[in-house]
Amino acid sequence: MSVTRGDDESTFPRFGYGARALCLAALGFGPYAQANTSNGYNLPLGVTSLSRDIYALHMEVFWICVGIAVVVFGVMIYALVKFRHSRGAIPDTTLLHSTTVEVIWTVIPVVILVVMAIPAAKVILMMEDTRNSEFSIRVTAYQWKWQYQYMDAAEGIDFFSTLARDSNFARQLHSGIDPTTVSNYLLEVDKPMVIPSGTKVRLLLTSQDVIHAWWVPDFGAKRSAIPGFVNELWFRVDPGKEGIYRGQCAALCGRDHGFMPIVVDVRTPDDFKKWVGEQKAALKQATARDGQMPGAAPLASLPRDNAARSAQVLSNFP
Ligand SMILES: [Cu+2]
Repeated sequence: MSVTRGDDESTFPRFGYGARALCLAALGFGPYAQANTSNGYNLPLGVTSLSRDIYALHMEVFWICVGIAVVVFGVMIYALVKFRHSRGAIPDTTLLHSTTVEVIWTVIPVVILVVMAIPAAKVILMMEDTRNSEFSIRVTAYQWKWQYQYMDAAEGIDFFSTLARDSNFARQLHSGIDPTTVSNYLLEVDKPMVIPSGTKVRLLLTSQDVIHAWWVPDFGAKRSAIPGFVNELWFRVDPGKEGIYRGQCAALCGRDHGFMPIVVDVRTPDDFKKWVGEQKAALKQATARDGQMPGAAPLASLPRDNAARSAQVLSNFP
Protein backbone atom coordinates (compact mmCIF):
# COMPACT_ATOMS: atom_id res chain seq x y z
CA MET A 1 0.00 0.00 0.00
CA SER A 2 1.65 3.24 -1.04
CA VAL A 3 1.04 6.82 -0.08
CA THR A 4 -0.25 8.63 -3.09
CA ARG A 5 0.83 12.20 -2.98
CA GLY A 6 -2.46 13.47 -4.17
CA ASP A 7 -1.47 13.91 -7.77
CA ASP A 8 -3.02 11.92 -10.54
CA GLU A 9 -1.30 8.69 -9.56
CA SER A 10 -3.87 5.97 -9.83
CA THR A 11 -4.44 3.07 -7.50
CA PHE A 12 -6.44 1.34 -10.27
CA PRO A 13 -3.98 1.14 -13.12
CA ARG A 14 -5.81 -1.60 -15.01
CA PHE A 15 -9.12 0.22 -15.53
CA GLY A 16 -9.97 3.23 -17.61
CA TYR A 17 -11.21 6.36 -15.90
CA GLY A 18 -14.85 5.70 -16.75
CA ALA A 19 -14.92 2.13 -15.46
CA ARG A 20 -13.06 3.18 -12.37
CA ALA A 21 -15.37 6.10 -11.66
CA LEU A 22 -18.40 3.85 -12.17
CA CYS A 23 -16.92 1.25 -9.87
CA LEU A 24 -16.14 3.77 -7.14
CA ALA A 25 -19.44 5.60 -7.54
CA ALA A 26 -21.26 2.28 -7.14
CA LEU A 27 -19.41 1.73 -3.88
CA GLY A 28 -20.11 5.27 -2.74
CA PHE A 29 -16.51 6.46 -2.89
CA GLY A 30 -16.64 9.05 -5.63
CA PRO A 31 -13.49 10.54 -7.15
CA TYR A 32 -12.11 10.84 -3.66
CA ALA A 33 -10.84 7.28 -3.33
CA GLN A 34 -7.99 7.91 -5.76
CA ALA A 35 -6.34 10.48 -3.55
CA ASN A 36 -5.67 8.43 -0.46
CA THR A 37 -4.27 5.14 0.72
CA SER A 38 -7.57 3.34 0.13
CA ASN A 39 -7.83 0.92 -2.76
CA GLY A 40 -11.38 2.10 -3.31
CA TYR A 41 -12.98 -0.95 -1.72
CA ASN A 42 -12.01 -0.66 1.89
CA LEU A 43 -11.07 1.86 4.55
CA PRO A 44 -7.67 3.44 3.95
CA LEU A 45 -4.94 1.92 6.07
CA GLY A 46 -3.73 5.46 6.60
CA VAL A 47 -0.48 6.94 7.82
CA THR A 48 -1.04 7.30 11.57
CA SER A 49 -1.07 4.76 14.39
CA LEU A 50 -4.68 5.75 15.02
CA SER A 51 -5.76 5.04 11.44
CA ARG A 52 -4.05 1.63 11.56
CA ASP A 53 -5.78 0.76 14.84
CA ILE A 54 -9.12 1.83 13.38
CA TYR A 55 -8.41 -0.29 10.31
CA ALA A 56 -7.44 -3.32 12.43
CA LEU A 57 -10.60 -2.97 14.50
CA HIS A 58 -12.71 -2.63 11.38
CA MET A 59 -11.17 -5.78 9.88
CA GLU A 60 -11.57 -7.71 13.11
CA VAL A 61 -15.27 -6.88 13.28
CA PHE A 62 -15.60 -7.59 9.57
CA TRP A 63 -14.16 -11.12 9.94
CA ILE A 64 -16.37 -11.80 12.97
CA CYS A 65 -19.36 -10.82 10.81
CA VAL A 66 -18.12 -13.10 8.01
CA GLY A 67 -17.79 -15.96 10.51
CA ILE A 68 -21.31 -15.39 11.84
CA ALA A 69 -22.70 -15.24 8.29
CA VAL A 70 -20.94 -18.48 7.30
CA VAL A 71 -22.23 -20.35 10.37
CA VAL A 72 -25.81 -18.99 10.23
CA PHE A 73 -26.28 -19.32 6.47
CA GLY A 74 -24.44 -22.67 6.48
CA VAL A 75 -26.82 -24.17 9.05
CA MET A 76 -29.80 -22.60 7.27
CA ILE A 77 -28.87 -23.86 3.82
CA TYR A 78 -27.94 -27.31 5.17
CA ALA A 79 -31.35 -27.56 6.92
CA LEU A 80 -33.22 -26.32 3.83
CA VAL A 81 -31.57 -28.93 1.62
CA LYS A 82 -31.39 -31.86 4.03
CA PHE A 83 -34.90 -31.56 5.47
CA ARG A 84 -36.79 -30.52 2.38
CA HIS A 85 -40.37 -31.56 1.86
CA SER A 86 -39.65 -33.47 -1.33
CA ARG A 87 -37.38 -35.81 0.65
CA GLY A 88 -40.26 -36.63 2.97
CA ALA A 89 -39.23 -34.50 5.94
CA ILE A 90 -41.85 -34.34 8.68
CA PRO A 91 -41.93 -31.21 10.92
CA ASP A 92 -41.34 -31.77 14.63
CA THR A 93 -44.45 -30.21 16.19
CA THR A 94 -43.54 -31.24 19.72
CA LEU A 95 -40.57 -28.89 20.13
CA LEU A 96 -42.26 -25.70 21.36
CA HIS A 97 -39.79 -24.41 23.92
CA SER A 98 -36.21 -25.17 24.91
CA THR A 99 -34.53 -23.27 27.72
CA THR A 100 -31.15 -24.67 26.71
CA VAL A 101 -31.45 -23.27 23.19
CA GLU A 102 -32.57 -19.87 24.55
CA VAL A 103 -29.60 -19.72 26.90
CA ILE A 104 -27.22 -20.66 24.06
CA TRP A 105 -28.55 -18.06 21.64
CA THR A 106 -28.31 -15.38 24.30
CA VAL A 107 -24.88 -16.25 25.67
CA ILE A 108 -23.08 -16.65 22.32
CA PRO A 109 -24.04 -13.16 20.99
CA VAL A 110 -23.16 -11.59 24.36
CA VAL A 111 -19.71 -13.20 24.22
CA ILE A 112 -19.25 -11.98 20.63
CA LEU A 113 -20.30 -8.44 21.61
CA VAL A 114 -17.87 -8.39 24.54
CA VAL A 115 -15.07 -9.67 22.29
CA MET A 116 -15.79 -6.76 19.91
CA ALA A 117 -16.35 -4.14 22.66
CA ILE A 118 -12.96 -4.56 24.36
CA PRO A 119 -10.75 -3.54 21.40
CA ALA A 120 -13.34 -0.93 20.32
CA ALA A 121 -13.23 0.74 23.75
CA LYS A 122 -9.42 0.73 23.63
CA VAL A 123 -9.38 2.50 20.25
CA ILE A 124 -12.03 5.03 21.29
CA LEU A 125 -10.12 5.89 24.46
CA MET A 126 -6.96 6.39 22.43
CA MET A 127 -8.78 8.64 19.95
CA GLU A 128 -9.94 10.85 22.81
CA ASP A 129 -6.53 11.07 24.48
CA THR A 130 -5.19 14.46 23.41
CA ARG A 131 -2.72 14.68 26.31
CA ASN A 132 0.95 15.47 25.60
CA SER A 133 0.20 16.96 22.21
CA GLU A 134 3.22 18.77 20.83
CA PHE A 135 1.39 21.59 19.16
CA SER A 136 -2.11 22.78 18.39
CA ILE A 137 -4.00 24.40 15.57
CA ARG A 138 -7.29 26.15 16.03
CA VAL A 139 -9.61 25.15 13.19
CA THR A 140 -12.68 27.26 12.56
CA ALA A 141 -15.20 26.17 9.95
CA TYR A 142 -17.24 28.59 7.90
CA GLN A 143 -19.70 28.15 5.06
CA TRP A 144 -17.63 27.15 3.05
CA LYS A 145 -14.01 27.36 4.05
CA TRP A 146 -11.61 26.55 6.87
CA GLN A 147 -9.56 28.89 9.00
CA TYR A 148 -6.30 27.57 10.47
CA GLN A 149 -4.82 29.51 13.39
CA TYR A 150 -1.56 28.03 14.59
CA MET A 151 -0.68 28.02 18.26
CA ASP A 152 2.39 27.21 20.36
CA ALA A 153 5.64 27.41 18.36
CA ALA A 154 3.83 28.63 15.23
CA GLU A 155 1.65 31.22 17.01
CA GLY A 156 0.60 34.06 14.72
CA ILE A 157 0.18 32.00 11.54
CA ASP A 158 -3.44 32.42 10.61
CA PHE A 159 -5.02 31.83 7.21
CA PHE A 160 -8.08 30.65 5.36
CA SER A 161 -8.12 27.54 3.21
CA THR A 162 -10.65 27.57 0.39
CA LEU A 163 -11.45 25.57 -2.74
CA ALA A 164 -8.82 26.02 -5.48
CA ARG A 165 -9.80 28.43 -8.25
CA ASP A 166 -9.68 25.92 -11.13
CA SER A 167 -12.02 23.53 -9.29
CA ASN A 168 -14.24 26.45 -8.37
CA PHE A 169 -14.52 27.58 -12.00
CA ALA A 170 -15.12 24.06 -13.29
CA ARG A 171 -17.88 23.35 -10.80
CA GLN A 172 -20.07 26.27 -11.95
CA LEU A 173 -23.15 25.34 -13.94
CA HIS A 174 -22.44 25.55 -17.70
CA SER A 175 -18.77 26.30 -17.00
CA GLY A 176 -17.86 24.36 -20.13
CA ILE A 177 -14.88 22.89 -18.28
CA ASP A 178 -14.58 19.12 -18.18
CA PRO A 179 -13.99 18.29 -14.48
CA THR A 180 -11.86 15.29 -15.45
CA THR A 181 -9.30 17.73 -16.85
CA VAL A 182 -8.94 19.53 -13.52
CA SER A 183 -6.33 17.89 -11.31
CA ASN A 184 -7.69 16.91 -7.89
CA TYR A 185 -11.08 18.28 -8.83
CA LEU A 186 -12.88 19.57 -5.69
CA LEU A 187 -10.04 18.20 -3.56
CA GLU A 188 -7.61 21.08 -3.92
CA VAL A 189 -7.31 24.24 -1.84
CA ASP A 190 -5.50 27.52 -2.24
CA LYS A 191 -3.53 27.16 0.99
CA PRO A 192 -3.19 23.77 2.69
CA MET A 193 -2.67 23.11 6.37
CA VAL A 194 1.02 22.40 6.93
CA ILE A 195 2.07 20.09 9.76
CA PRO A 196 5.25 18.27 10.79
CA SER A 197 5.49 14.47 10.67
CA GLY A 198 6.25 12.47 13.80
CA THR A 199 4.56 15.12 15.94
CA LYS A 200 1.38 14.80 17.98
CA VAL A 201 -0.78 17.53 16.48
CA ARG A 202 -3.95 18.57 18.27
CA LEU A 203 -6.76 20.35 16.45
CA LEU A 204 -9.23 22.52 18.34
CA LEU A 205 -12.33 22.53 16.20
CA THR A 206 -15.17 24.98 16.21
CA SER A 207 -17.50 26.63 13.74
CA GLN A 208 -18.76 30.15 13.12
CA ASP A 209 -22.06 29.20 11.51
CA VAL A 210 -23.41 25.66 11.13
CA ILE A 211 -22.09 22.20 11.98
CA HIS A 212 -19.17 21.12 9.78
CA ALA A 213 -16.81 18.16 10.18
CA TRP A 214 -13.07 18.03 9.61
CA TRP A 215 -12.20 14.69 8.02
CA VAL A 216 -8.95 13.31 6.63
CA PRO A 217 -9.38 9.54 6.19
CA ASP A 218 -5.65 8.82 5.95
CA PHE A 219 -5.17 10.21 9.45
CA GLY A 220 -8.11 8.28 10.89
CA ALA A 221 -9.30 11.72 11.89
CA LYS A 222 -12.84 13.01 11.77
CA ARG A 223 -14.62 15.32 14.17
CA SER A 224 -17.51 17.76 14.12
CA ALA A 225 -16.94 21.50 14.20
CA ILE A 226 -19.89 22.88 16.16
CA PRO A 227 -20.68 26.56 16.83
CA GLY A 228 -20.18 27.37 20.51
CA PHE A 229 -18.21 24.20 21.23
CA VAL A 230 -14.55 23.32 20.97
CA ASN A 231 -13.89 19.71 19.98
CA GLU A 232 -10.45 18.15 20.13
CA LEU A 233 -8.82 15.84 17.67
CA TRP A 234 -5.28 14.52 17.41
CA PHE A 235 -3.03 12.63 15.04
CA ARG A 236 0.64 11.89 14.56
CA VAL A 237 1.72 11.19 11.00
CA ASP A 238 4.45 8.55 10.80
CA PRO A 239 7.91 9.89 9.96
CA GLY A 240 8.67 9.06 6.34
CA LYS A 241 5.03 9.47 5.31
CA GLU A 242 5.38 13.13 4.39
CA GLY A 243 3.18 14.21 1.51
CA ILE A 244 -0.18 15.67 0.62
CA TYR A 245 -3.30 14.20 2.20
CA ARG A 246 -6.82 15.10 1.29
CA GLY A 247 -10.19 15.14 2.94
CA GLN A 248 -13.49 16.92 2.90
CA CYS A 249 -16.07 18.49 5.17
CA ALA A 250 -18.10 15.49 6.31
CA ALA A 251 -21.23 17.25 7.56
CA LEU A 252 -24.03 18.41 5.30
CA CYS A 253 -23.36 22.07 5.99
CA GLY A 254 -25.37 23.81 3.32
CA ARG A 255 -25.49 24.56 -0.38
CA ASP A 256 -21.75 24.41 -1.03
CA HIS A 257 -21.01 21.57 1.35
CA GLY A 258 -19.17 19.67 -1.36
CA PHE A 259 -16.85 22.58 -2.03
CA MET A 260 -14.83 22.89 1.16
CA PRO A 261 -12.07 20.31 0.81
CA ILE A 262 -9.24 19.81 3.26
CA VAL A 263 -5.63 19.47 2.18
CA VAL A 264 -2.85 18.72 4.66
CA ASP A 265 0.76 19.10 3.64
CA VAL A 266 2.86 16.91 5.93
CA ARG A 267 6.53 17.91 6.06
CA THR A 268 9.55 16.75 8.01
CA PRO A 269 10.01 18.69 11.29
CA ASP A 270 12.94 20.58 9.76
CA ASP A 271 10.97 21.58 6.66
CA PHE A 272 8.07 22.54 8.88
CA LYS A 273 10.32 24.79 10.97
CA LYS A 274 11.52 26.41 7.77
CA TRP A 275 7.92 26.96 6.66
CA VAL A 276 7.03 28.53 10.03
CA GLY A 277 10.03 30.87 9.67
CA GLU A 278 8.93 31.88 6.17
CA GLN A 279 5.35 32.48 7.26
CA LYS A 280 6.42 34.56 10.22
CA ALA A 281 8.78 36.63 8.05
CA ALA A 282 5.97 37.24 5.54
CA LEU A 283 3.66 38.21 8.39
CA LYS A 284 6.20 40.68 9.73
CA GLN A 285 6.64 42.17 6.29
CA ALA A 286 2.88 42.49 5.78
CA THR A 287 2.47 44.07 9.20
CA ALA A 288 5.20 46.62 8.48
CA ARG A 289 3.76 47.39 5.03
CA ASP A 290 0.16 47.69 6.23
CA GLY A 291 1.31 49.86 9.12
CA GLN A 292 2.63 52.43 6.64
CA MET A 293 -0.52 52.55 4.57
CA PRO A 294 -2.66 55.53 5.54
CA GLY A 295 -5.79 54.47 7.34
CA ALA A 296 -4.84 50.81 7.57
CA ALA A 297 -4.19 49.08 10.87
CA PRO A 298 -1.28 46.64 11.21
CA LEU A 299 -2.56 43.10 10.75
CA ALA A 300 -1.46 41.93 14.18
CA SER A 301 -3.39 44.71 15.91
CA LEU A 302 -6.66 43.62 14.35
CA PRO A 303 -9.05 41.50 16.39
CA ARG A 304 -8.78 37.74 15.76
CA ASP A 305 -12.52 37.39 15.39
CA ASN A 306 -13.38 37.55 11.75
CA ALA A 307 -16.53 39.70 11.93
CA ALA A 308 -14.87 42.21 14.26
CA ARG A 309 -11.84 42.27 12.00
CA SER A 310 -13.90 43.08 8.92
CA ALA A 311 -15.79 45.78 10.83
CA GLN A 312 -12.57 47.43 11.95
CA VAL A 313 -11.01 47.32 8.49
CA LEU A 314 -14.15 48.75 6.90
CA SER A 315 -14.35 51.52 9.49
CA ASN A 316 -11.11 52.92 8.07
CA PHE A 317 -12.90 53.76 4.83
CA PRO A 318 -15.14 56.80 4.55
CU1 LIG B 1 -18.90 22.06 5.95
